[in-house]
Amino acid sequence: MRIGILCRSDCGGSSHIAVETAKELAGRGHRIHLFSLHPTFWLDGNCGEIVTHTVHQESHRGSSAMAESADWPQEDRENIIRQILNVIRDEGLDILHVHYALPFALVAAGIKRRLQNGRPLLIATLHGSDVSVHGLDPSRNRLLSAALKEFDALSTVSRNHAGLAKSIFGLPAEPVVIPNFINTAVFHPHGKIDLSPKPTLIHVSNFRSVKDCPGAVRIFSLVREKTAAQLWFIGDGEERKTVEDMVSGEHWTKDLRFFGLRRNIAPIIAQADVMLMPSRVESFGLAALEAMACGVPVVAARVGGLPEVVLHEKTGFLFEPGDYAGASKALFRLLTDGDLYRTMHRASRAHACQYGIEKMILQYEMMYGKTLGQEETFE
Ligand code: GMT
Repeated sequence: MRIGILCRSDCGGSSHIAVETAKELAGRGHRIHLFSLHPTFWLDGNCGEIVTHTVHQESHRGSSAMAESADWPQEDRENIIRQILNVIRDEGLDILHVHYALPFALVAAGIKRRLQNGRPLLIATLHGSDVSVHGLDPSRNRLLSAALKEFDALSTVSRNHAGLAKSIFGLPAEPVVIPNFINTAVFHPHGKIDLSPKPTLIHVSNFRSVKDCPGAVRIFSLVREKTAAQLWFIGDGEERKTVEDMVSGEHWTKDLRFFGLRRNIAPIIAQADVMLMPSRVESFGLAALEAMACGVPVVAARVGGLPEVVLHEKTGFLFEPGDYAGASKALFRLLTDGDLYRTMHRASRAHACQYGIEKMILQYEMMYGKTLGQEETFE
């Protein structure tokens, strides 16, 4: 198949999933065109067989991929519409698959209005705050609801998010659920099955307010009242300064480490003991899956799709959002019971292995085939 994939260029989960999908599909012989505003963070110059298209506007020169906003200016939207239409004209595309609705659903709807022969068919994967945050804004909701009607198929990443998307956008049916996935050869345990003498909690995020990074610090400070532990942060974003200000002067500041924004995070996660995820909303929680694949149990807020990923009392613990005392109690239990820890370590890896990349890419291929009316089985 000839497939166009349109995604954000930042370090977020939606672009990670889009880029890994592009790589895997290209490896399986499909012709892939990847469209983004900037070079994508996750491609790292290693494009393989993927044809990349980036739209650089004068106004954006020098700005980082992180600065990309949810709403592109109209000129960027028109520019990427033109660029994709050129590729459709020159090479033909069977499918145009957009990851993250805002503003890509609007881009795709704009393309559809100008198509001559009804191809490519349009598919959107709804990822997270495109539904749970932007979908609640009345004017964005109106635009997105109308644009999503133009699509031939919709998917999303958890059962919870499928229900949310249906109700927020008034969809006729729930999107197909294709969960986030993991390369279990990259994310794997590094031989450590027991708790470290001074256990490490790890938090991985883009430091947006929905991730509640200050909450992670509060939970850590409660844990430190009872037991020795350290806290590592991977990532960067708007709340990093708040977190740094919060911890300065604390007697445990030396036990905090900020790794910053990184691509190759698997070896760092595999050294940690427990992942901490106090998010306020989370459609899936890709970082939780990455941790579990490394055999690292997760203590997470019971929100959105997280209960579908983190199995309470099996691969970690869930706590009510904002219940930092409850989270610290669960952590204390896990950090002081070696047998429980080893059991959860094994269960985490086993559960994460059910989300292998090959399985989920097959589901995307089947969705493409079904949408194109081929109904064929891909091996
Ligand atoms: O919606 C966002 O916050 C951004 C989005 C992204 O682009 O990174 O993240 C979402 O997509 C990920 C991949 O599907 C999910 O694993 C994350 O749970 C989800 N984030 C939220 O729902 C907050």
